[in-house]
Amino acid sequence: KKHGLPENFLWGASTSAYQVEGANLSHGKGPSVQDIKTVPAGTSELDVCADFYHRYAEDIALMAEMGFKTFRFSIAWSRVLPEGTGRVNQEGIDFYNNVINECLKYGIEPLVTMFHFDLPAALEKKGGWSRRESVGEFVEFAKLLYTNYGDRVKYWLTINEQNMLTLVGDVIGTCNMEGVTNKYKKLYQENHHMLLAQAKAMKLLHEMCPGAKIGPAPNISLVYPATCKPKDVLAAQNFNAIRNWLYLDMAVYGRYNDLVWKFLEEHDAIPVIEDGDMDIMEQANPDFIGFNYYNTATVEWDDSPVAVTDSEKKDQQSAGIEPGVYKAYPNPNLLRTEFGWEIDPDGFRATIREMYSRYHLPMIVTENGLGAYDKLTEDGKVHDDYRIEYLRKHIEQIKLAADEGAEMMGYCPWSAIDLVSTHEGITKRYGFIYVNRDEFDMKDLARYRKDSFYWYKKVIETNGED
Ligand code: BGP
Repeated sequence: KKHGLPENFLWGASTSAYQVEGANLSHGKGPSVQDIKTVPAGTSELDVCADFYHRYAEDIALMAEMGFKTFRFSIAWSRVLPEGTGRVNQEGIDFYNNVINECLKYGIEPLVTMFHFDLPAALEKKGGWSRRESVGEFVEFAKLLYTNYGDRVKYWLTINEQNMLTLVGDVIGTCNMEGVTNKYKKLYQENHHMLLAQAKAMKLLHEMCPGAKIGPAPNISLVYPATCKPKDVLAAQNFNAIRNWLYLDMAVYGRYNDLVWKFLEEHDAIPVIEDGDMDIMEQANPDFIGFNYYNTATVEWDDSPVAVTDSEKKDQQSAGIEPGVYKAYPNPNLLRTEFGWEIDPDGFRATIREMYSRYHLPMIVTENGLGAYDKLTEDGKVHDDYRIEYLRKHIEQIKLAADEGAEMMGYCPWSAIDLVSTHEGITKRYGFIYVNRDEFDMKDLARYRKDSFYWYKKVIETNGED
């Protein structure tokens, strides 16, 4: 067995449509759930973002300058199908054609996320993922993408962070809980439909584009027990199952995780599963696992009869509490980012080890990165040594994991270029490329290479040795 990073390791970075493109209600695009949500006070509107819609050529040229082998971006469903189904917006189809061709011009493999938090608003109005029809709607969308781009796109991702849609959809603006009495029933029924839609889309890609590869893209954080108390270990297993394994057990093996099944039974939330659904899940056969990793999670046992409150789920990374199942615990051994997210490079390797031993599939890191208040200096520089340090430490762990035998296909940190955070605006920056705008002041949107830009270029040149 060959160890280390393969020669053809896919170095790149990621973006998502609604966070980077702008032009959110023009050029024929229909609104998505992101365009109709209430934007958190004081944070950026989504109508311009980084204006990638108009500046993609300049941006991809900068990615090529860094030496990207791949670029992960998502397709806005409502840009190609403004009502989510039926009528096609040719201008939207052409836009992604241009993006794909621009990548290929530089030998950059497009890594396309089909769905990243932006369900067409027209579908949401009808009930979104809670309806069985959503499965067919997603397959129609997938077919449109394979028909138009399948001749050139080799790598596909189905749904970004499906687990976060279930766990913290309220934070990222993807779920509407109005009038819902049993939230578990609603969320896990939607989840079942997404899992089924994903399985069908995987199968369809293999039929329509035999050379292409596809995988899921959940957010995977290994969960630690707060102490070595046996009950804390049980709590960690519970949250690992609920947060992580449910999604990958289904995507890879086509079966519901037993611990989660029990949890759903206890909440009267077993989804409606039609005859044949589980066969389809089993036949999905993903080629690889894409996963986003920012940090680990830590939990303790909890048996207080407290209900989950929204204030305990401030962002994607906090575990919150499920009485009798787990309770989030701030890990005292970890440093934090300016935005309070724990930093855990060793946990990255622990997460990769665990995933590889459970699923034995090649893995591509589809997100990882550090959000910070970057400062543009007078002479057009951004000294983001903290980002370099974060990324370097995580890359070290990928290399160690690969040496131990894990099949690592690629690394796409978040984000290629500054864009709008899911709920903290554009002042929370992640990119290698700085975009000159404030929350509401658009300035000139000019691009600047951060220090991390030059550093990452060297990392790629040396296949990870920097
Ligand atoms: C992931 C999402 C991204 C992204 C990133 C950073 O959960 O897939 O869309 O934005 O997290 O999160 P935030 O923007 O909240 O800092």
